[in-house]
Formats: sequence, structure tokens, C-alpha cells
Amino acid sequence: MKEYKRYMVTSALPYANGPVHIGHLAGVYVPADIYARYLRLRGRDVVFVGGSDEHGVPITIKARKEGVSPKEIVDRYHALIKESFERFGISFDVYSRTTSAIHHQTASDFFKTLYEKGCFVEKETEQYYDEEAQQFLADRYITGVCPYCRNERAYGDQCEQCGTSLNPIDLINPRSALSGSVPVMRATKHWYLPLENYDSFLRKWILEEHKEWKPNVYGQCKSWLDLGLQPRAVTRDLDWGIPVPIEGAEGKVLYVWFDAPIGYISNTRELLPDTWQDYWKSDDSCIVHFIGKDNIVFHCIIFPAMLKAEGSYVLPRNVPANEFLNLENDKISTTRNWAVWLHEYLDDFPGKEDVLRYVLTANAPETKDNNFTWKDFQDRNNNELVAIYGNFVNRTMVLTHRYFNGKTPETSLWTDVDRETMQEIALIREKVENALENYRFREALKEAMSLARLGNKYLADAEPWKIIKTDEARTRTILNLALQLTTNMALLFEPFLPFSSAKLKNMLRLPDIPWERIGESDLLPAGHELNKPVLLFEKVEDDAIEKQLQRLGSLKTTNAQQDCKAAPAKPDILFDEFSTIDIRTGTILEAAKVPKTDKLMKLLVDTGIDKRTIVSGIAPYFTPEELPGKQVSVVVNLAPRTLKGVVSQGMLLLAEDADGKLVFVVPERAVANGSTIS
Ligand code: B3M
Ligand code: ZN
Repeated sequence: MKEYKRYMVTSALPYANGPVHIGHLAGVYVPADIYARYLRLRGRDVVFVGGSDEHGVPITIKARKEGVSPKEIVDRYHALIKESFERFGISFDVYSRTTSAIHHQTASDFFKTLYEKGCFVEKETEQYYDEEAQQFLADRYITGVCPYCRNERAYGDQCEQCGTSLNPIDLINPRSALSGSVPVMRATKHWYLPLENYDSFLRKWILEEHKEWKPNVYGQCKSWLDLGLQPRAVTRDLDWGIPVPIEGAEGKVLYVWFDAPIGYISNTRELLPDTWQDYWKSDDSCIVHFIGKDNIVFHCIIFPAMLKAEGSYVLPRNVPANEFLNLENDKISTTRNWAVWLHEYLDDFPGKEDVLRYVLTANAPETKDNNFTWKDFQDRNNNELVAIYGNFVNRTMVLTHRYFNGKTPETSLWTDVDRETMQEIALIREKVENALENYRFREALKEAMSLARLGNKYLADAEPWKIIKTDEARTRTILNLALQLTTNMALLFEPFLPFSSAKLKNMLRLPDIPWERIGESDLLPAGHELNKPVLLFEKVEDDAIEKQLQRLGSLKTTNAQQDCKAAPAKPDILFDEFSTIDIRTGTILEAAKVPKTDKLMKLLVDTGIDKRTIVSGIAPYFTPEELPGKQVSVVVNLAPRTLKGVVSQGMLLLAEDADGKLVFVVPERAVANGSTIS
């Protein structure tokens, strides 16, 4: 593995329009953090950069929805996101924001440099304008009918029903989301980066020189390039963002995807005002961008083209983008609240940061979309962290305290098993390193876990709790080796499970031991005193999982309700017309299915006025047995109708739920049969 003089590890800047969820963590922040921690442990010079993306339409939409200013939105979510990352142990060297003065300056200067070098093309185009709101409309602010699937609520950039990318002019019956008015076309001037001029540079750089990139990343780049690159507007008509720093551009701001990646640079500048250029402009620097798959084109095509145009920067070495994580087999969605939010997890599972880190890494969507389920979360905690890693550590610690007063015992002669076990550790370290350096975090964690399995097996086979009765010297050797294994685990798991490693190091009273010593079997000298054992991991009980599943369950209901589109109202009627309908409360006395039909049920109903037969289409939703005794609302003056040979004298009121199931409309509490409903 080539070693670079410096490393710049960046992770996508989350939009400050909502909290961070497990999809973000699994896709970007957990792998980036493991990588940064690993490099630090190897003694490499590394800067890990994060920050909030605070410009762009997503922010202004959220602000409009809540009736507050964009500034209020970004202040709120920047603080929340920053705090939850800290609590979760994402070890950023800097976590800043794109509304900072230094970022405005950096992005503005970057634009000016490109402008002065003549890298942009100026173009006037016709775009939708809202005459009532007096502003040009961002794509997201135009809604209309999708030309492909006829969804009536498609956006100018995408139809969320069929997933097609759209242009605002594709929409049928476009409307402004700002005022509801019909937008008009108006000319506006913008600056474009002619990406097609960078085609051969990008082809050579990616397709020839970076064949080692992950297949999902390489493949996406190749298909963008094969489709043919087009000029990209880098300015927008919007009142939230970084003003375009040239004359004649009043009221325009930089496109959010122009300024956001420059945020990595600005944040480095903020952290290292004197040396930031070493990381961004020097050939012996290794820049790695951690992102999700929807950001590939921006980091592999557009940003590199910008850097190339500017001329003084180096390009990223790798962009290990991940696929998406689903939640309980459904796409994670911020608007539908279908997510596990980091700040809520931290509140619900205090002290279990590493459990989530473990599960999200073991299950990371590295090569394909993956699924998070609470059951899997519980299983992995109980059957892997508790039963294997935790159990081994606990037994080793407890036995050492019981037999040897908590002091590391000395070894005597090793058996073959001892020797083989210790040889195995050295190999594991190399495998972990190799996987990490190639961005295969799942595999790396699996290898680390094999050390815990090895330890567990060693102890189970050696059975020191039996040997102690006959052979104390042998018991000393076994527990010495078990403690060496424990020490190795504390070191090897540190990039993945930093909280547990800190806890374990404290139990072992470990001095600083360099990563390179992992694999050695004399890390703890005989006589070294240990602290009292505490549990490294604890079981996750069923009720904690139930609680999470219940929350998701009730969300499903609310979401279904919101999705159920109400039919438009029928034409108006006069009060007198309404009052001709006589509706009474009644009670079902008998029920039987009408033979040879699927839907019809024959009911005998006590209406308070009389007992009469009513035929109703409720057979798919109720059994005849459950109906007698149920209160119902009956239209009693509906002219009799004959249905399948049965005369029906009236009609029951029913409502349809989100799944199309019928339910009875009844008074809030039981009232006497025959009461008037009006
Ligand atoms: N804020 C988009 C996203 O969260 C964006 C990433 C910017 S990275 C420079 O998908
Ligand atoms: Zn559609």
C-alpha cells in the first residue's frame, strides 16, 4: 500500500435542513470515521473534515414550510447535527458550516478566479418566473403533472412517484409552489461551466488512471461520460446563498453544488490557516471523499473539473461512495419521518454508541443497497458483541481477579495451541489493514471480530476454571495469553468501536501501545495490575426493540393516512335537500352471508322504529359472527331495493380506511336505537 505524506479525509456535508439518520451514518460518517481513526493510529498525518451544507433550495423549502428564515433553520440543525456527531464519536478535526465568513470568502474567490481565467460561458435562457412572488423559480418550486406517470404532484426536477428526473418544462400544468400561480417564461443570465471541455481529461483521469475505484463509482462515472457531458449552470436566481461576486449578477447566488465541495477547503482553512494548502495543493497529499451514491457525479466529475480549471489544486485519490441503507425494507425518507434519527438513538440507547457503529459497519451498503432492521440490531448485539467479544473479555477479567488478585500472571511453557493462537493474531492485523486501506470496512470488521472468536474459542477449549484445580502453573499461562488477546482486541477494535476500546483499555490499565505491536503476545508484563471488570456490552432486551418497532408501526399508519388522497367534494346541495335524508342509530341483531355472492351480507337491524332487513356490501371485511350487537348508523328512508333476491330496506353508513377496508360510522358512545343523526 502506497503511503502518502498527508491525508485529507472528507465526508459529505449534510444539508442543515434536518437531523442525521442511520442512512447517512452507514453510507458516509461511520466509514469515514473508521478510516480517519485508523490513519491516526498508524501515525499518519491526517485531517478529517466535516461540516454542514447550509445553502441551496432544500434549506429555503424547509424554512418556507415552517414560516421562519433560512438562517433560523440552519442554526437549529447545524447545532443539532454537530452535537449528535460529537456524542456518537465521529472524530472530525473540524466541523464547520458553509455560512461561515471564511467559506463565503473562499467560494467567492474560487468563482472569481475561474471567471477571470475565462472558464465560464455566459448564457441567457428562458426560465420559469413567478410574477406574483416576483422571483425566478428553482426547479423544486415548480410542481405539476408528471408526463410519464401522471402523478399530479411532481416537482420541476423529479417525479417522486416514478423516480424520473425532470426539467421544469416537462411538467404538464406547471404551478409555482410559492404563490400557486401559473409561472411565465422570462429570460435570465447565468454562468456555466462547460463540462464537455473536460471530457478527455476526465476520461483519462478516471477511466484509465483510477480503475481501482469501487465498481459502483467507476461505473457511474463511465455512464455519465458516455452519455456526453453538458455545460452546467453554476449560478442560480435565489436570495439564499453566496452572492455571485461579479458585476451584473445582482440577485444571483452561487449554485449550492458549486460552493458546497469548496466547503471542504474552507473548513480546512479555518482549522489550519497556515498549512491548509499542504493538504489541498501538494502532490504528496492523499484526498479521499466519503459520500453516498447520489453525490458521485458532483465529486467525481464536476468538482474535479472545477479544481482542474482553477489549476492550483490536486485531485482526490479515491471516492469510496456507498449505496443506500433501507430501514425495515422501506426506503429511508426524511419527509415521511421513516428513519432512525441519530439524536433519538443516542437518547434511547445511552452508552450504546458502539452497538450502532458495529451494526452499521457489519451491514454497510458497500456494494449494494442494504437493510437495517431492529431485529438484526438486537441479534448482532446479543449474539456477537455480548456473546463473543464481551463474554471473552469478561471471563478473562473475572478469572484473573478470582485466581490471581487481578494481576497479570506469568507464563510458563506454551503448548502448540498457545503458539498457533498467537500466530493467528499477527495475520489478522494484516488482513484488517489491507481491508481498511481498500475501503472494505465490513470485511475489516469481520476480520477484527475473528480475533474475538479466536479468543472465545481458546478460553472455552482451555477451560482454566477446571485446570485451576489441578494445575495452577498452566492456568497462569492460559490467563496470561487470554489477557494478551484481550489487549490485542482493545487495540484492533479501536477504529471501529472507540468507546468500548476506551473502556477496555481502562480496565486493563493499558499504557499507549502503538498499532504496529498488534499481534505481539507480551503486551502486558507479568505482574501488571488490572482494574475491576465492568461489562463491555449489555444485552438489548425485547422491550427496547418493541418500542422502536411500535414507533415505526404507528408512523406507517400516519403515512398511509397522508398518502390516502381524499376524493374531491361533490357539488353543493341545499340544507333542505340534506334534511330529507333520515339517518338513525341502530343495532345489528343477526347477520348471514348472501349465498352465491362475495360481498353481500344480509342483516337484521333494530332501527328503534322497527326490525328490518338490510343488505350491505361488507362481507369481505366482517364475519357474520362478529356482527350481532354492533351499533350502526342507518339511512332509514332509502327506497327499498332488491339485491340478489333479497329486499334491502335502508343503508348502513361506512367509511373506508387507508387500506380500502370498510369500517362502521357510529356515534362516539352508544345511544338508544332510533336516535336521529343530523
Ligand atoms: N449536502 C447533499 C446530500 O446531503 C449535499 C452533500 C454536499 S457534499 C459537498 O446529499
Ligand atoms: Zn412520474
